[in-house]
Amino acid sequence: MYCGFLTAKRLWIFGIATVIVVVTVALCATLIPKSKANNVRPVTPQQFPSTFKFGCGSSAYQIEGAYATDGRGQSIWDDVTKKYPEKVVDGSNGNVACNSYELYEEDIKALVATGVNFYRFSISWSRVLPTGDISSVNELGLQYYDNLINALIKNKIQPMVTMFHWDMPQRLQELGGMPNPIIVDYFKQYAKILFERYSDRVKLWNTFNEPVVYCELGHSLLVHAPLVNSPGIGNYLCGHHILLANAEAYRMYHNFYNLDKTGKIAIVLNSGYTWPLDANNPDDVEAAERTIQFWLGWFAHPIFSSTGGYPPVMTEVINANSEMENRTWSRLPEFTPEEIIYVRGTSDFLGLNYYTSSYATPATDQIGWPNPSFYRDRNTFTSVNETWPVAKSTWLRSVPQGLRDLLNWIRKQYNNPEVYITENGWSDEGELHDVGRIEYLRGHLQAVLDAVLRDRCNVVAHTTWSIIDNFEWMSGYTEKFGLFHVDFTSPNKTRTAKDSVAFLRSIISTRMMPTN
Ligand code: GBH
Repeated sequence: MYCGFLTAKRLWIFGIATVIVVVTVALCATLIPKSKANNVRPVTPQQFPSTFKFGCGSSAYQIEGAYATDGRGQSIWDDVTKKYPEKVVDGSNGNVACNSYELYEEDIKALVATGVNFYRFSISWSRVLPTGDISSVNELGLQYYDNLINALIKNKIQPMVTMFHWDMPQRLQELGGMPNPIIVDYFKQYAKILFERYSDRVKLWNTFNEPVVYCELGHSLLVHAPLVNSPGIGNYLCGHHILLANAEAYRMYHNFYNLDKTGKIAIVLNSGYTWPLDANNPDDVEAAERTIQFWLGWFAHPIFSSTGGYPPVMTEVINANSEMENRTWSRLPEFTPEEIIYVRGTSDFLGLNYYTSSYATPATDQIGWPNPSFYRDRNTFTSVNETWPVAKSTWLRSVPQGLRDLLNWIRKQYNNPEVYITENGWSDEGELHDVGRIEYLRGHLQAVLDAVLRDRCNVVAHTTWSIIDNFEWMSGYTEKFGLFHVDFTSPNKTRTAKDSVAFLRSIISTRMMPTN
């Protein structure tokens, strides 16, 4: 009975099948190198799925200018660049920038020339609500985004709207900004205004851009607005209220504005991948994991994990450190059980900004870090491989493998959520023959393709940062991320395509990586 399966007939079929497999494999093995040599289509073309979307990004303060036009209120970036121009390397600001407020049609021409499916831009909170609250709705500001959205749709480019890309209204900052819990209600009101006005046409929403950067660099490290000096405390309060505000906006959107279920709303987190400095050293392995949990996990775990709440390693470390510091309560705010449930699942996809990666090892001393601080809590040193190509921005090295590894980490950690890569890009001096940018995009788009086709990561979109050169925060106009060069000296801020435009355009239209 047991051997009944292997009848003579079945053995014969097995034999034939084996021959077919062997012949096919042999044929492929000879064909693949040939097709490469002749530069023709490979046997199995590595194509982006037909549903995969390509886009480009920007943000309001970095491109719009018109800082006091048509009733716009001031934001923390107006305030900081005015009061502390020495904080910006070239002493510049976003008062005029690319003047996209007046020249948005030029931006749309650039997007059309690149052939993108969507455009990720942000709304300036203080342009639509000059004092931050709904007592001051600025109709002209709302009309600007109406015009932009309508023009995009007319050109078959889907708008993806970021509600908060770091430009807190100054008047709300005077109340304490993000560390004050009342910001949750103010954000909710702002979100309501946007949904009411635009949700008929905008079907892709981002609530917050890079909360770790906003909270940590802006409330601890004194390198970003609002320059709040509260390391280890204000940063965590800031993060807590962003998570609650994101949940409020998410639930309001789905309860009242996405009734036909065609829209999506998500948070945007930035992270690199971190490898252990010595993969055979368990302490380094732990340090690498801790580094990712403190950065990406800080916001991703409460939303995307099956248990919700902050990553256990963060809670343990920060609670223990707070106790050692004789505090009555932990510096990391605690969610109530209801809040854990309320926050969990409040992002329809993970918006991921990926730029670069690093190695980690446990910190050997904590000198140089404020006490307390995020970095003391995390307690790891990170480093880079000096052979990784470096951009004009010294923090930015090209590490495509890090993107693929990070996407796989996300797949395993959070049960393969849908991922939109919402930023990915390269800075240089602004040259038109931007080979560095082309090589960066080539490597990273290939990494995305590998993650999608080989690893089955659920990545559905890639966004190149940025469509045009712009105000690069504390680096002013000295680091250029644009696919289009902007002549900041000309009155009409002339946009000129760099070589990378044709490169990206060809990938978008063929859905394939170029073979040369
Ligand atoms: C993104 O942040 C932003 O979303 C976008 O607005 C920006 O234009 C783009 O990156 C390019 O920078 O000078 O050593 O203190 C990416 C995360 C956070 C990376 C701030 C650079 C400054 C490092 N960025 N960080 S440093």
